[in-house]
Amino acid sequence: MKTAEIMANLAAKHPGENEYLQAVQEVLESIEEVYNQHPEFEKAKIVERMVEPDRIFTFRVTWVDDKGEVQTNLGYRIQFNSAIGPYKGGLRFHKAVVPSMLKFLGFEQTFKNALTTLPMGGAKGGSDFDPVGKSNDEIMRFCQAFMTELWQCIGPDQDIPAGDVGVGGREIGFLYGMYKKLAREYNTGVLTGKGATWGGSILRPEATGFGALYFTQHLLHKAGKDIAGKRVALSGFGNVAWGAATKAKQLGAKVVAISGPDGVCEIPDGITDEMIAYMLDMRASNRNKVEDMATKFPEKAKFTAGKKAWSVPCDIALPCAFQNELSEDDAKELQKNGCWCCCEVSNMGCQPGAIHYFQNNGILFAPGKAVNAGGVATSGLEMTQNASHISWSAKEVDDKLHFIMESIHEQCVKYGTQPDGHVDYVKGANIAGFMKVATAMLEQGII
Ligand code: 2IT
Repeated sequence: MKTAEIMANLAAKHPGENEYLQAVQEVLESIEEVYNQHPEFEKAKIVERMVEPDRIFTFRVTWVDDKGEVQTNLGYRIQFNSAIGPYKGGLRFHKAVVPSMLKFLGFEQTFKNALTTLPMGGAKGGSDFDPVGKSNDEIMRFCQAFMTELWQCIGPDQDIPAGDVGVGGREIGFLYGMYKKLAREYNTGVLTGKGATWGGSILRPEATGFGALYFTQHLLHKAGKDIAGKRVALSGFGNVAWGAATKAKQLGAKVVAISGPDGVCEIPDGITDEMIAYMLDMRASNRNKVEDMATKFPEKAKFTAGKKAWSVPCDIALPCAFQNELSEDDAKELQKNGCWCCCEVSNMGCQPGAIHYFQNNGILFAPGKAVNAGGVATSGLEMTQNASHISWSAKEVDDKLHFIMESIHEQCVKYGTQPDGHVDYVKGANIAGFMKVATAMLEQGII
């Protein structure tokens, strides 16, 4: 495979789209050796086709804010790859959303979805709409305006969006309400992450965080360790961090840090159930300030402005916020402070320098597309429940999520075990996901 040539080509076609190029580069580096053992992939130009999205929809979203002022945002849906199933992936509402970000997320989603064992292709979408400081009514009006364009691109058998950063159960509710009105179609399977009373799967809100902790447990057991009693530092305080904190505590770990764009809250005695519940209020407030935790629980949490979660001594680091949130310097600081394991829960949360540092310094590391796949996997389970007009119990969903995370871990071990016996989880996840998508593309001909 001519990695340099493919990358140069991609950079010329997508100038300045650094996050997208970073995500592709990481996968190509991992799969090069395997790819070269399959001349049929080269002949069908699998990689050249796989790195480009199938199609991109871009649209204007105009809405009126609480002051009566007209606001215009950009909306996108990127349908990346449908080799193994209908397009599937979240919607991100964040002020920094640009096509590069959604292309990287759609590309990652394709491989992640392949790892889940379920038949789902890859997609991503969203808007540069900034939810920070917005009222509930403004969120609703924006979601409705967004859906007046998006509805034509999606469908329960074509493309099934869900949440991501800035999009949770509330937003999915507003989006579904408008979809129904426009499409006159009452199939709840068009979106996942819905409310529990109208087609949502039990445990979907928790699933990304729960799945991440199940994966972390498997990784630790393989290394002869256990999570009980360990100190966990996690970044963010949104839906994913909330699920991760809940399960980490249930498994006997001590969550000693959460963070936000404003700084870090250190929690020396470990997070309590009350504090975990308060994370939900913090998200719903749209203030985007982790300091609120220390204001509410001054005896338990100490806020430091401008610092990251990675400055707090811990055993296990769980990035749960945003891409590239953990740099090589952060990786060094973590190790200096006693950290020996990092499971990436956010999509591409670690910069390449941080990943290389972890891997070269004996720190256990697993990438987001394996660790966080429990979220989209449970979306897949929600689709199955919707299609068969039933809802499963919490136990049934949790058992399936457990099975899926175990299977993802096994795939990483199968494809990532190195000659010296250690597991390269980055290689393992990328090769396992690639082989599945590439084989499907090959079997479906040149399209
Ligand atoms: O990054 C992700 O996997 C998600 N935001 C969840 C996507 C989904 O379709 O549930």
